[in-house]
Amino acid sequence: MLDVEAVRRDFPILGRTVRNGRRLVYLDNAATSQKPRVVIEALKHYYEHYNANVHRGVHTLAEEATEAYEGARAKVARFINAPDSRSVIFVRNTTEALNLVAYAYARRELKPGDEILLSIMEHHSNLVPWQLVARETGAELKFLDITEDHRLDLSQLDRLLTRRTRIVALTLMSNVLGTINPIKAVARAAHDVGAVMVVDAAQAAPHMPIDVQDLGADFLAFSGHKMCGPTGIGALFGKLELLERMGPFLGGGSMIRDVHLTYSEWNDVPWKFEAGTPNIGDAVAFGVAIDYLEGLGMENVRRHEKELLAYALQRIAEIEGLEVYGPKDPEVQGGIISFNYLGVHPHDVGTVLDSEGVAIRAGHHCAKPLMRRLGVVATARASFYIYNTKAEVDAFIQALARVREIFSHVP
Ligand code: 7TS
Repeated sequence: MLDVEAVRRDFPILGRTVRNGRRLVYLDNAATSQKPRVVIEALKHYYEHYNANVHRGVHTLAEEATEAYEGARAKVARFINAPDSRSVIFVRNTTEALNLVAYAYARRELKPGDEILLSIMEHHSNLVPWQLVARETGAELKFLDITEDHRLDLSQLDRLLTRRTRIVALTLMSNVLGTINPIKAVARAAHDVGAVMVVDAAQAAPHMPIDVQDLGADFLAFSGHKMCGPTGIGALFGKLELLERMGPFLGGGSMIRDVHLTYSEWNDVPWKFEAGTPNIGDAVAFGVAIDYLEGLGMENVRRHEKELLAYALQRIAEIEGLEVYGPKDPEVQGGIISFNYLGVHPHDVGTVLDSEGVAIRAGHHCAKPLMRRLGVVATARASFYIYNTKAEVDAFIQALARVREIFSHVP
């Protein structure tokens, strides 16, 4: 079990007040999480004590920085049960990780007539890179739909997955619906037709145990900033044999073994994909964030959020005139609730909640095709993390009642 009060004390920002002197209730964790003191301190410690460039210096600081940077890579690998830390490439975020796969793998492997299978619940960063690949290679995009209860519609899998399918790219957890997708089953089916499985774990990695081997992921992408780490650092896992086969993403320093005037030879994996000076300080702090989460235990994280979600779903059902999206089942849903008040724009809902100290997100959540599928332009979204409490869910529900008062004239 999580000791939530102890966890809260680790996050300095949770002590601050916001509008109207209200204590912050931070329920926008799907956008980015807050940072524990150990992560903030790790950044400061790096810059105060061993800031140096990596992989090149012979001096003490350079050695220490390299050891910390490569140590962080090993932590990321362990966190997702990667068999080898060379399978982990540091990138800026999930978006960059998915673009790396699209650019350095798909763009070179695919040809006209090949197919890429996605779903309609994808974040734009797991859609647009594939649109670019399709345009360049002549490959075709196919989409899995969602069911009435907002799960992935697997009844269409057999029809959509063919010998022409070369890539299946899906989110493990929807950032709008909270739906946790059965990636393991899809990966097995994808491998049966010879396709590679790309997993967007931006929402899943912060909130549940991830095992790339058990999932059957060929590539898996996630961001440090949604899981207690700094912004500007994320990771791409790739199976070694695929990474070895791939050409580079960006060209420049560090990614080469030898350079001549007219041609070059590439460095080993993973450095082949890390051109230029990497984000050393943030990578080290990302490693500390992973230590922090592992200290709590990812099973405990998931259990805590399941409980919060169950409680929030029960309380939100008490409110009239509210449409709630997603499976509404904590067994297959992360700590995310998207909803709409009938007749009230979600931005107005967000503004009223903010005046009560409750931070949520309102908008299309970078999932415009899903918004269209749901028949809305936007939703309001509350998303939970390790430091949220049932009392905060109550504050959220109470703030929703305030929305009702203010907009009571709306039919
Ligand atoms: N994939 C999913 C499922 C996401 O939720 C996000 C970010 C991304 C990819 C992209 O991550 P990034 O770190 O590269 O930006 N989602 C959100 C969100 O729901 N609200 O703000 C960012």
